[in-house]
Amino acid sequence: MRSPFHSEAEAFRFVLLLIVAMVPIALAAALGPAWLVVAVVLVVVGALAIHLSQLRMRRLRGEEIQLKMAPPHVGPASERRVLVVANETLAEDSLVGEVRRLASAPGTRVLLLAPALISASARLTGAVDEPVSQARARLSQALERVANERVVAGKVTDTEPLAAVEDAFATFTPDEIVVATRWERGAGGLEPELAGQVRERFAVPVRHLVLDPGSAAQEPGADTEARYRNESGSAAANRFGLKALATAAILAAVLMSAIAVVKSSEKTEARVASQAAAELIAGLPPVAPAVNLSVYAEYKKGPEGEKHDAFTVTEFAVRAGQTQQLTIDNTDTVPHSITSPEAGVNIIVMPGTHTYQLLVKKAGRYLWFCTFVCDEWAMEHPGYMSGYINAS
Ligand SMILES: [Cu+2]
Repeated sequence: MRSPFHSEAEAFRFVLLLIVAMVPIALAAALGPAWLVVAVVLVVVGALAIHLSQLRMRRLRGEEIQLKMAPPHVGPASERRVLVVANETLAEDSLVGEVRRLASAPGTRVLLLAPALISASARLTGAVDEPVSQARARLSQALERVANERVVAGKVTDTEPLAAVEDAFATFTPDEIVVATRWERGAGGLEPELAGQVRERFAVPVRHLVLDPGSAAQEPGADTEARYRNESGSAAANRFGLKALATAAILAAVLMSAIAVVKSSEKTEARVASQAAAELIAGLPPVAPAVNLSVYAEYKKGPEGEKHDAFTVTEFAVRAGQTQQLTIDNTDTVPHSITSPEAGVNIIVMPGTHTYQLLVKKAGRYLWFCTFVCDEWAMEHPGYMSGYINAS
């Protein structure tokens, strides 16, 4: 797998960018119509694609290749400064012997740098005290055994090994670096690949010393160094692959939820629309969401020319099984009613303005009348104190 990123940090930044980019998509999905979601997705994907291709171009043009650090020699011209990077190998006789040998050369100064062996998870949780004190103990023992305080100094650090070497360049400016590791990358311990990384980064001679317990120090050949580089490269690729997978999973989940939100809102709209369409096809009469009416005494002239008590609305269109709200202002001093035994309706309309629920279970045309003795003629004539409930 060849990633367009030239470092893990860059890949991680891209993952963060992806997550941030999901925010407008999620917002659009939650609040906006479907076309807005599509537009936002297109813009975000386009921006990410441009960003990725720029990274790739930079890599192709070789712009990302860092210049090696080559600090000028510090101190007297005759002085030689050697940085020895070691930790779990500090107790080896062969390492102590090597440091003694280096220190015995005239005009040489040695700095023993012991980066604490902090796992990625420990670095995350901040559990660095134990590895640091372990490194300190190993270093002070080694310094005691070397017994050359004038020439050999020691330093413990909790920064990552490569960064620690870079820091040492600022303070110690070595002319030469020795990286001491085991043969194989272990669970704890400096990685053998570190020597190759230091060699790549800094323009000073770098020696890789491999110190296995009880055996003499050895320098791995080019083949072995290449193998270390491959192994660490594939480890980095695996880490990147895992991150990419996790990111893809997050993206997929967010996208699916966005799509679900859009789909469900579309479904609701479609359901409302299809219901209206079905009613139209079935030829059902329209139903008002609420009906306002009044009751007046001596309101409406009968055929004989006399005024009779009446409801201002006497025909009610309702949907079977759905409650219809009636707000009735009874201006009379006595109650009236909307009563239909067939429809199962009996609404007592009290004086004053009140809201009532009219519910008919089965479709049909039902006669209703007022059961309170008022205007006897009006009680028997639809359009006055009587009328129809049309349930569809
Ligand atoms: Cu009445």
